[in-house]
Amino acid sequence: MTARMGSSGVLATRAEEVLRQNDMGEWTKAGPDLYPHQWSWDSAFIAIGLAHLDTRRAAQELVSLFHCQWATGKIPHIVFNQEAPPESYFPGAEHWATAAPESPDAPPMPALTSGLCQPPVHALAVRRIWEVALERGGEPLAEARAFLGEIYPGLFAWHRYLATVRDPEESGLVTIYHPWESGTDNSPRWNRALEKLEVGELPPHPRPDLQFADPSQRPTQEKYDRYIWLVELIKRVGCNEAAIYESHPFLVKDVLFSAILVRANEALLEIAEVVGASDEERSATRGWIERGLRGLERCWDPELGLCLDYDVWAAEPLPARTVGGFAPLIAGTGNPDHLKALLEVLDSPAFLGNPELRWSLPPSTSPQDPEFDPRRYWRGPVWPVFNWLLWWSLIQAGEPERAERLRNTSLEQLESGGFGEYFEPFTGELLGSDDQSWTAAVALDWLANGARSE
Ligand code: 2M8
Repeated sequence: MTARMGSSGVLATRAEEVLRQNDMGEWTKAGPDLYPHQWSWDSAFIAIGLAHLDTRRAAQELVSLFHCQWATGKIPHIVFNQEAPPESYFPGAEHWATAAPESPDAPPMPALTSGLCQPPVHALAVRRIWEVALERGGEPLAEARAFLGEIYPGLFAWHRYLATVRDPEESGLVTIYHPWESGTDNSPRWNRALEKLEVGELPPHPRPDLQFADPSQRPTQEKYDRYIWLVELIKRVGCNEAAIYESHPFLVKDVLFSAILVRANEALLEIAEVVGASDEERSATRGWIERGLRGLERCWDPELGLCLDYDVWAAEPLPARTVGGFAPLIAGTGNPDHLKALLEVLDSPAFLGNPELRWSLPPSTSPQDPEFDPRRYWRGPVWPVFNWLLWWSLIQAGEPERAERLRNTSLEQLESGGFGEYFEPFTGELLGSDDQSWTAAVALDWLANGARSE
């Protein structure tokens, strides 16, 4: 235990340095070079880590993101850093600018955002800030209480947007318009829906990402053409959600996104309690939780023992063996058969039980999936940030030993590999961006939680 405590101290210091280095004052860059802007779900994970360093700064991370909330309630997937050189990221602010400011829903200038969104981890982060502040007491607690009051209306509007605008069918499942909205962008989960796209004439689309990461670790040009085409179509309708739902060729029910929303709604209920929110809002939130769990239940694939995304236009599931399939575990399924099957699949050679793995951590896409690629982003590498979600869900599922193994192995990976964006599952090589903020942040949360249970 002494060795672990010693190495934990070093890891915590290094994680803190990474967050400090990427700190832009009131928000944090997702990565030092590859990602010079503020990303929505990255900021939520970053706030979870920052909570252990400074609850006020953690709250600020979310407040600055929520300042850019759209009138619809949408939290944009990127808030652009206006000091970053335009050629450093594509598609940047100027690319979206032709659509967003024309949309009556966009936040007032000078906030420059993308027109997409990402999984709603934010309420989980707000709850973490509250939990840490409760332990600290005094001024941090008073400040956190005020912060919860300030952020709650925006959080509720964000969840209402997802439960209504993004789910007009009231299925309990969130519709995404672009793989970038899933956060698991390049996952084979989206292959079949993307293959059907007929890509029209595209604007020039440089690939600055390839200056910072090896092309073998990033999406192919063929995928990027499709990504940019979808952005183009969203811009053509001025980001109007009704128009998108009418004609957009990529409308997919994302099970991982929907599962995170279930958990985020549970956190929202706890926040509602602290701030004394109305009964109507609490009952709406409870309804979204139940609907979400029912929706996920319908996406179960008994053959794979996983949950599958659903293509709205094709009216069919999207088969793939990826970590997204663990959505019911993340959501907290009440179905014991599904939970048992998911844990078996998790332990099997399809994921943690693969004997070739450098560390027993889940590859983002199973080596048994035909689309598995151990180096390419979201198609095989191990993602610490996903492992945090899994770890937390295992605790909620009453699986503390499994959770603890995952936490310890994840910390070992980061101790020897650094704060990589993702890792090659068989060799352990760090891939993508170095010093990725959310990786450092989840390490801090893992370390803080371990210390508490020791
Ligand atoms: C990755 O996505 C961005 C586009 O949003 C990119 O590849 O340029 C994804 O891993 C996404 O989940 C993450 O939020 C973002 C920043 O870390 O990078």
